[in-house]
Amino acid sequence: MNDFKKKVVYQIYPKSFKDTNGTGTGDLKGVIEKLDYLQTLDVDYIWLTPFYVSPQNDNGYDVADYYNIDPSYGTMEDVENLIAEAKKRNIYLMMDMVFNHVSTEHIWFKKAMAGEEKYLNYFFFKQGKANNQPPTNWNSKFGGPAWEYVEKFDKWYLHLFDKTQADLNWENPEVREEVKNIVRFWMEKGVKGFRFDVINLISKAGFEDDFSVDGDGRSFYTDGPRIHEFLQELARDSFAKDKDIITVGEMSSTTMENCYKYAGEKTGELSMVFTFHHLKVDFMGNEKWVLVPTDFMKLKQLIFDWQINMEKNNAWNAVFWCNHDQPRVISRFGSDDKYHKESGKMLATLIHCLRGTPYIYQGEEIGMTNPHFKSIEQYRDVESLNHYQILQDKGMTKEQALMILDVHSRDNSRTPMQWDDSINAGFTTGTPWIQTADNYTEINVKNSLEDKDSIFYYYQKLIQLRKNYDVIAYGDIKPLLREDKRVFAYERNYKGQKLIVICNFYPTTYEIELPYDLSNYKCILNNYKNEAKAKKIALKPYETLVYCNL
Ligand code: TEU
Repeated sequence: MNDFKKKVVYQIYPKSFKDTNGTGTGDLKGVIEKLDYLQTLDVDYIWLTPFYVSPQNDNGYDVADYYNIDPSYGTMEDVENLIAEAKKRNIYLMMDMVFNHVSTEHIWFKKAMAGEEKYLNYFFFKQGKANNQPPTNWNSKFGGPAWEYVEKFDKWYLHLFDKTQADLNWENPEVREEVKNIVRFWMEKGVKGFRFDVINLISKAGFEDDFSVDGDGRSFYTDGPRIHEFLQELARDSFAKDKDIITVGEMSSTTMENCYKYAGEKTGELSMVFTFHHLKVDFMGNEKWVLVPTDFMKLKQLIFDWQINMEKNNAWNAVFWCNHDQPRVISRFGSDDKYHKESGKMLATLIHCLRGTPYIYQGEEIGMTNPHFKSIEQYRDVESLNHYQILQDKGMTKEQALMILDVHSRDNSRTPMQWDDSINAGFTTGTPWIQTADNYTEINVKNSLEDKDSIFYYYQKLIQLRKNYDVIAYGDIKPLLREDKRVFAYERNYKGQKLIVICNFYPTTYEIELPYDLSNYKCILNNYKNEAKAKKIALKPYETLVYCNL
């Protein structure tokens, strides 16, 4: 069995990683070019977001052909080279599998639109209500109704995301076979990991109006009635045949009880799950397009609840702050400016010492920040552009809508990777598809590699610690100072090894009292020069300390 508890995954958004041919969008050759850099960090897997043929309405999450590479990213030969070159460096490729929906340019959808019965059954085409109303009141995650009308059939098709992303009908066994074929095709290429996009949305419970609190339909398709059956079947007939493969399911608004099964050691569904509850602590309930302060106590409670219960139920988490859908964590929960380094290191410690497999999103390891765009013309993301309009329709001014995008837009994490201080941060010689953050002259890989005290080397150290200290990979989790309103602290224990992790989440000095004297422990990592040796300690702004007894 693959020991994924000791492994670290690095996420690459190829469109923004490295462009080698001046088109302004990143490509697979660019990823190959930077493998040495990733080896320096010592990551085990690279997860690449989709680079299949796609019209790119949702940057590749609208797949038109799962068996071919979008020419803007390169060729199949490039993928094969990438797999081979990565392997030489002990790095394995994790592919992103988008199976809740396909692009409306996919041949299956085109055949459905041509009226072929077989393919009509690959999707959900439903009769509308009276007065040309959609079949249900569900909303698309990107705004507007989740149904699109097709006049020639006088029916509507379901799209939980953009209208060019039609939901697949997993009730149809033929769809399930298609999906397995795709996974097996990539397994044969030597892919050793799969990330399954919004996989807990594939089983729909029925098609009725949603009158629950959220009222957007999610209660009908989240963790639906056949979800475990579908996942077990997929595992059995594809990736479970290769014990070296790791899998992660992206779980939208899921529950813990379901995750015990999705990522349970014995249930044979997936290796681990991404959940997002801890990243809604600056939302209002499920509403993201608002400006509210971060609820730190809620963050603590959510992380601890999930950690403790997943452990109790022998299930495994993916642990992370960042991905291509989230703003940059340093801008979100840390400090963009004065305490850039300190907060970047503190946030990294908090995640990497938890129980779970850590995911690093490109640029996180050098402390990349939100770009703070000033005008709507700088945004590219379909979700942001839709909501810019929706917010104004609700009565906000353009300026107010922009302020919300500045904080929550997915484009915050999609700006080009900052390699050096040359034009466009060394990302492209052409015009980048999305603007580079202005701070690239300071925050970039070149500077990070030259500065021994950089956030980069701190991430490298955290990865080394995971490999050297079993307690980080296998230990249990016990919250410390649970009621404290400023500090996130916990213990991990494994076969007599004890790890103590302390994180000051705020930019002010703050005194804490621990249940034991730190002079009995060895400090193995910190973000200030000194190390505390007492029971009562004064933490500096964003200070983090990691101790071990061995
Ligand atoms: O995201 C799923 C998802 O629901 C969110 O993270 C989404 O971005 C958020 O709700 C918007 O507020 C996955 C992919 O990661 C994302 O990039 C895709 O757009 C989406 O699925 C559709 O495939």
